[in-house]
Amino acid sequence: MFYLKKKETLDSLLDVANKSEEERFRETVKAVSERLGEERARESGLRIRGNLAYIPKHGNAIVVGDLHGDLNSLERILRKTNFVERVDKGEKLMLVFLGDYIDRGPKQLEVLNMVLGMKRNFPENVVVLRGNHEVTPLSQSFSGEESFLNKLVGRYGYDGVNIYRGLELLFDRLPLAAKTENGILFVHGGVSEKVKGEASLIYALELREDLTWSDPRNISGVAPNVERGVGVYFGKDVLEEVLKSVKCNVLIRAHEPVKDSGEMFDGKLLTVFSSGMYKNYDKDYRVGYGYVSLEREVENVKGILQPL
Ligand SMILES: [Mn+2]
Repeated sequence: MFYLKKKETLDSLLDVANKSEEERFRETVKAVSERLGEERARESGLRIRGNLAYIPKHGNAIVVGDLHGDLNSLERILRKTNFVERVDKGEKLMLVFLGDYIDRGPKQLEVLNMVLGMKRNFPENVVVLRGNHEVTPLSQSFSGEESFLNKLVGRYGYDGVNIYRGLELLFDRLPLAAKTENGILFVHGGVSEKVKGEASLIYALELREDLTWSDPRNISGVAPNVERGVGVYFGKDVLEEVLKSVKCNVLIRAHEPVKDSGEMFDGKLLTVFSSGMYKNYDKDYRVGYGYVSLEREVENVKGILQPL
């Protein structure tokens, strides 16, 4: 494992991400992959079992929703929260990314590089979840001009095979869910009736689509997710059952742009969306990040979403 020896500043990390040089990118992907392997073998601290990451009691967490190539939003969140300096000074602080780093936006390689750079530099303080866009094999991912694959090929050529394979290995190692000791469950999309206890989150590979593609709706039970064609719509009753079964109180997820507070189901669910590029389509979308305690029991999501 080659951690970086030199202390990086936010500006130097952004500079590395903006350049996205092939060799450095490949090293970062490899280093983070190795680190994720280590987290699977640990008994304490930040650790992963199967598809589930365990986040220790560690001060507060900054929660970042979909970025989709919006490096500007990520930079603003990091500047506003002063994450790098606070961690360097020894403050207990976590940074939880909820997935969807790539596709659609203008700086996809740069965002992925920045997210992975943060994990590489602050391995104990950063959690990187898998979104529905972090697809393997890469050849089956989102297609078209604004796809990540197109950006990868455009930048590194078809011969950038080491990066492609490295990224596939990395995406497959990203956890689908994370839980805290104070009652929070994090996923990219949502839950379904198939989540029955912690073991199902850890072992069930067939949950991947449900966890990364689903959306909450004011229904009872589950229904086919007709807008997306994958995953489900889930109601408050399903969420409550799932939360009880995994010993959590609230769900924090991303995946959908929000216009209001992002709160649903009487404060049991919060949607965090951090990509500003959707404002091009609708200026009412609310771009933000979450800020939440990892120490005090969290019973309600009220007050967690911070505007950006
Ligand atoms: Mn998504």
